Amino acid sequence: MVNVIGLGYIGLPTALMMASHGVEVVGTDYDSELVATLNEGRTTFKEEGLDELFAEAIKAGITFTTEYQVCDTYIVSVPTPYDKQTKKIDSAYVVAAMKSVLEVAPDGAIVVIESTVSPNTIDRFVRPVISDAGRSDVNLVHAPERIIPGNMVYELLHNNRTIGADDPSVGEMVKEIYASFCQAEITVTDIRTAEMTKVVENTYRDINIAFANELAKICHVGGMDVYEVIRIANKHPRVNILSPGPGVGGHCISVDPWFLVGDFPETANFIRLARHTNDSMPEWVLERALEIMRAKGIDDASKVGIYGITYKEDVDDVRESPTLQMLESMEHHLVADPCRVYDPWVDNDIAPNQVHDMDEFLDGLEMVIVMVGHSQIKGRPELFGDRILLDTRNVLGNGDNVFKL
Ligand code: SAJ
Repeated sequence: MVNVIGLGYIGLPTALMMASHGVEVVGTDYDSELVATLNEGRTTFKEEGLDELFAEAIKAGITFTTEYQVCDTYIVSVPTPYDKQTKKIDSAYVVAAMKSVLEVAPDGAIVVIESTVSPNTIDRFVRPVISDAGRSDVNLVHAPERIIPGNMVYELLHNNRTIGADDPSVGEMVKEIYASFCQAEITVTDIRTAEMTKVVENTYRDINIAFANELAKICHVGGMDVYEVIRIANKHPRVNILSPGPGVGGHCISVDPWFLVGDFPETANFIRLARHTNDSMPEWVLERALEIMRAKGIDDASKVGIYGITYKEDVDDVRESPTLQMLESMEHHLVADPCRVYDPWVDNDIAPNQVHDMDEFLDGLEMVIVMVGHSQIKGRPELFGDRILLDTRNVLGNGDNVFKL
């Protein structure tokens, strides 16, 4: 039996996927409300295909509880935030989960850490928990997740995976569990290599997005169309520039590179610069919006609305979202009337002046800053009438009233 600890964005789909492929799974989370919701037959976030997978897993017998189980394999998928001051990983959740696992885990149990951790975190913070508990019989494994919100179910089935283990034969046993559903290549390596690989993957993407964002700034200043430049440059067989945007959000790409900066402050210069470049984008959007407002004679921020709060299109996740960063920045600049905000994917109130209906949102607005390219609006500028649009995601085509980054 596998006990999945932490039923969030990664733990839940992973647990459901295993259960629906014949593995006996119990999901554990310390949040009793979350467990109650799952036990009432409802999922806890929106994700393509998740509800169907949930139904299959329930049929296959998955159960949810707040209790840690006595079993042979644990998969820990709890959050690993970073300390905003030191830029280092905050391993408190992983450490706490590990302590709880050790209270019930029998001799020889395998504990797989799926949470993203920076290189050496397992050596520095997790192993001491095991030795402090007087245990030497626990098999540690690191199997970092790689799935992308918005396409999680597909990617769980089709992405290659990495498994880092102290003992290769244990790595092979864990590989077999993941191979119950994963149809792609599963590489077994050591724990530190697995830790580093995961952080490197997200850092690679962050740096490439930063390059696109810097190009957007250069092209704006130089009076060029960045999207046309990228479109043509990408016709080169060895060039693949990503898309500029209003910033990098989510709990992964905007966080993981900081682990390297925090641990290697003298050497991780390029990585730090990329982070700062991406973090500067919400402020850049604000500057662009002010520029356009001045040019169009709009002097009242209450006539400007912000479309999109989530960190990217067609997900309900708002963690580290560029919109929230931009609203914070507006508050910092003492913008008196907060702009009206709307996101069809966000039901609860998380921003001041947030509305929950497109018509109510657009009523009386002269300009809209589009921060997220949800399918609802992609390719449909007409939904905004003749309002001035700042299209930070390049999803509304070109038009007289459509401005880009
Ligand atoms: N973004 C851009 N321009 C782009 C691509 C993305 O501005 O060309 C922005 C997005 O809008 C978003 C942010 O970057 O705000 C990150 O989005 P994303 O779709 O690139 O990635 P995440 O954070 O949803 O998921 C990433 C993935 N990692 C990589 O692609 C290397 C995923 O595979 C990981 O599992 C996930 O991080 C994670 O949990 O670590």
